[in-house]
Amino acid sequence: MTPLGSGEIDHDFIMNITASETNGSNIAAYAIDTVTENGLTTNNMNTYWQSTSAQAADSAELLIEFDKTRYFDRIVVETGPDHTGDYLRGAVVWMSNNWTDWFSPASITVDESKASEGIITVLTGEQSAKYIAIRPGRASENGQRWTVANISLCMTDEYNVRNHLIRRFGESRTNEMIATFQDNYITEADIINIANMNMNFVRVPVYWMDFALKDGTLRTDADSGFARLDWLLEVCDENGIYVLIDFHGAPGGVNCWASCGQASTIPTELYAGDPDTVEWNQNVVLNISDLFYFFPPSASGPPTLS
Ligand SMILES: [Ca+2]
Repeated sequence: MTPLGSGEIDHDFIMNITASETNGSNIAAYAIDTVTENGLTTNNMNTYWQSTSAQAADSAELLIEFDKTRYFDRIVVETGPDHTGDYLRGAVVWMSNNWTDWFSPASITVDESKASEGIITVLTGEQSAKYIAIRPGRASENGQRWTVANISLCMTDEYNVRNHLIRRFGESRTNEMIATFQDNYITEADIINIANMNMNFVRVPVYWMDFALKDGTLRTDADSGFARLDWLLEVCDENGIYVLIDFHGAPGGVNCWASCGQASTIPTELYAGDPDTVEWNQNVVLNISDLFYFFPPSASGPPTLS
């Protein structure tokens, strides 16, 4: 697993963004535009949307439409470097999945600790919505407008963190960084400690992107999950420890929780939804599983757990 963090939902999944008011040519689309150079994508912080009026509670609205219901737990709203004083004051958030029924988070925490940099993080708790509207929650002190160079909906799960890193750094560099984390996450000393505590069983939850590239191609690099399992099985064998490989993080998600790598609702896209997506997800699982380790049953029967 990767370090805890929150990943942006790809701006490409936003089908439309509109604003209730727009100052001249500073249109809403500039709140989600990106720049791609050498295959690496960053948010364009030099373009921005701007309100015509000073901020007040519900004074203006940005409305985002995703391609389908997406899952997020925070909204990051940034002014860009030249308009830091125009940061979002408070926040009102409304959501819908069908354009008819609208709801707000049970509670919102607005993190203003980076307001001096023009960065506001609205912590919404885990939400699922196709349409998201956001407005200021209170008046600005000196008539400042609302300026947004970038707005990102983010989710604290493996899927969004990895894809965010891949857009930002490229896939091979991302996997190098994750490998550095994993090199220090579990070491041989940890396995020896487990054995010294007289325990003889470990459960190893794995994530599919350690075994396949984003396009589903099986990984063959030295940092792949296959290579890491080879290492782990060897070290555990040397220390008399049984290993259960738990395919906890399948594409589409095995359950609805972020802990499976991809937050969603039940049934997940591993089992239901767009047929092409389900087929792709299941094929990746089968291709990886084919290369997992299957040991013949021991002549002495199943292991006795200590
Ligand atoms: Ca922009």
